[in-house]
Amino acid sequence: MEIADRILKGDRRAVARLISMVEDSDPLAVEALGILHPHTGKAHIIGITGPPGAGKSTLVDRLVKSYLLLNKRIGIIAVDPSSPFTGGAILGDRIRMSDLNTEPNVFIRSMGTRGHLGGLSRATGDAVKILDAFGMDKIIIETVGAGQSEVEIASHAHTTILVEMPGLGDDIQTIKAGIMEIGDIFVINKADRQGADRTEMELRAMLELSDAGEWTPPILRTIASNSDGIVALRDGIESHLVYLKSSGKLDILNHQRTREEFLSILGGEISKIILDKVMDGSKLDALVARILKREIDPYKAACDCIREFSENR
Ligand SMILES: Nc1nc2c(ncn2[C@@H]2O[C@H](COP(=O)(O)OP(=O)(O)O)[C@@H](O)[C@H]2O)c(=O)[nH]1
Ligand SMILES: [Mg+2]
Repeated sequence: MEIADRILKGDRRAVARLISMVEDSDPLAVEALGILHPHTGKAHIIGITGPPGAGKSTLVDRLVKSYLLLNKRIGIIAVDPSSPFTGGAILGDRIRMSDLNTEPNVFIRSMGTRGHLGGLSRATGDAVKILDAFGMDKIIIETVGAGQSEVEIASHAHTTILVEMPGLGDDIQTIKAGIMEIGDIFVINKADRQGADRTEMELRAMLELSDAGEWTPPILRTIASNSDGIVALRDGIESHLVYLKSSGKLDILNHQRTREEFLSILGGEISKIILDKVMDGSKLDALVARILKREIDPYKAACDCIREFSENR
């Protein structure tokens, strides 16, 4: 049976296999994703990001257990853009080793940079689609850190949760610089530690600086290791989803993302067609060398390729 059909019939191994295929940019995955496409678009996609050690994986573990009580099916993708060798294994360990691993309603996957960084975000997006078609109600993407790649990965989510912990100081600065604006919900985890008040004050001050939309991001406190505050977090996530739906924001988000995805696929396909026609590998390398030597600029080089293609059609 086709791998896509196996996924639609509930075969977990087929899910794992197809995610590996998208990670490896296997061309056979494209066809399977095409078969799955009509079955996607139902899941609520939740991103969780923040500095290492803030308790993201512990939060995910507790949150998922709380969803299981509501009979939800949950997909978890732990993404570590900084780990080319472990494939995100370290990041996912805490969740993978927990008792969630044997839950029939949970699917856990770790991903790292197997190829180049740009590929990770696309592979993550494809993994989300696969889990969506597999029938997951919620798909949680855990990423570490606050860099550009995390922001890109977070862009797959409908609801993004930024996790902080007391006493990080400089890390709040990092959040301010980079990703404050992507947060729909802020969590101060390890609220059992000293300094939660101060962290909350700092977050509040920064939130006031960013322009307030219709949604005011709540700042919640949790002690993930004791499951404290998990239900409030789950409620906060649901409120955000309700807001997205009632405001029409969900449709807008989905439209924008689908548009970007389509344009990026179109760009890739067009360049493949053009390169096939006018350029082999050595010609490409020679052209790159000329760009490097400043004999030609990359925009002009691209226009020349397109011209050569249309003249030789
Ligand atoms: N004191 C305290 N420790 C916590 C809390 N939540 C998680 N931890 C611990 O913090 C460490 C890092 O947690 P982890 O979930 O792996 O963080 P991640 O790197 O953000 O995924 C682990 O030892 C957890 O047991 C909490 O609320 N309070
Ligand atoms: Mg983690």
